[in-house]
Amino acid sequence: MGNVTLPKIIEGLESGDRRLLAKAISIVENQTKGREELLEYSYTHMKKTKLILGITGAGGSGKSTLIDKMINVFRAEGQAVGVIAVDPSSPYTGGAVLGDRVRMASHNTDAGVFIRSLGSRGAFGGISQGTKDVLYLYKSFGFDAILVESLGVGQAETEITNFVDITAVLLVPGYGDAIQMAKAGIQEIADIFIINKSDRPEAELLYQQLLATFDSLPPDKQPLVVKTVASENIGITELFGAIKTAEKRQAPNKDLKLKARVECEIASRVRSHFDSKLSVQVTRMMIPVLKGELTPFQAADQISSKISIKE
Ligand SMILES: Nc1nc2c(ncn2[C@@H]2O[C@H](COP(=O)(O)OP(=O)(O)O)[C@@H](O)[C@H]2O)c(=O)[nH]1
Ligand SMILES: [Mg+2]
Repeated sequence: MGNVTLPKIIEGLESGDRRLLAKAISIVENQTKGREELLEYSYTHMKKTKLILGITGAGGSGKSTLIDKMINVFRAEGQAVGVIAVDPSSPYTGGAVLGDRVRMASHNTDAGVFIRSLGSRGAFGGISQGTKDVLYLYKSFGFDAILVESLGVGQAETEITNFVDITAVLLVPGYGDAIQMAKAGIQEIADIFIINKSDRPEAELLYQQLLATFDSLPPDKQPLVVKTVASENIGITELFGAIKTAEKRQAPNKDLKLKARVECEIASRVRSHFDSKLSVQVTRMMIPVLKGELTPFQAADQISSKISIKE
């Protein structure tokens, strides 16, 4: 396995060889030799995906459980499903990955389901470069549906909306901050709010509070709200209904979204290229500044003059 050549891996992506997809993911995620070629290949060979859904929410809110139930629906329709689970703690502790695997274990032997956990290395809770890269691999592999499970909600999460068709945010009743989270910007990223663990008594209250929060928005701008009990397979049909509605709403924005994605894609790659070089320069320049030989402004100017961008 260690010595599979790049052309073989690309052939594998083309023919739908899951073992070679796993290999490609490792290369891309670990940024080892062949990454650029694999990205070039996958970007230029994207196949049509019916749905790319981002599911985000706090740890333990039930994302994996919900995805497990959603997979059942896709599989009943004969659709091939790829899942990317982004968990910052995963490759290091192992615990979280194990959790996801167990939650989605019923699909382990199904050749139509491919699940991979990634660490969100480098990105603070948001969708990391690695996740975006793996998403391209999935797109070239030809899944009918791709689900991206990501942890955390907050500003850093806004980026995910550019890379998925529909974003669903999981809220759990009884967590005091649910409404706060809904108000604080998440409103802009969520196409759908899922109130999971609706078997809890506070669920109805949260539901009403959410509706009231969005009451002042025009009806077609109000996020969709769905109640689910993922562990009991309740509300899944309603969730798929909300996804359909969200898709219809999204249709006119396709071009805008593509532009945002391309912009984000180019800028973030350039930024990460310069960031690593920049931190070395900054560290070096701190010494004369701390000694009082230079002001921070002079130091910044000196670094900037080294990074020349020809117009
Ligand atoms: N009571 C209740 N428990 C749930 C529900 N959905 C998931 N759980 C449980 O919540 C825990 C965390 O679920 P998990 O899917 O791993 O959450 P994740 O970290 O968001 O992926 C597990 O013990 C699930 O069985 C639900 O709707 N109601
Ligand atoms: Mg999970």
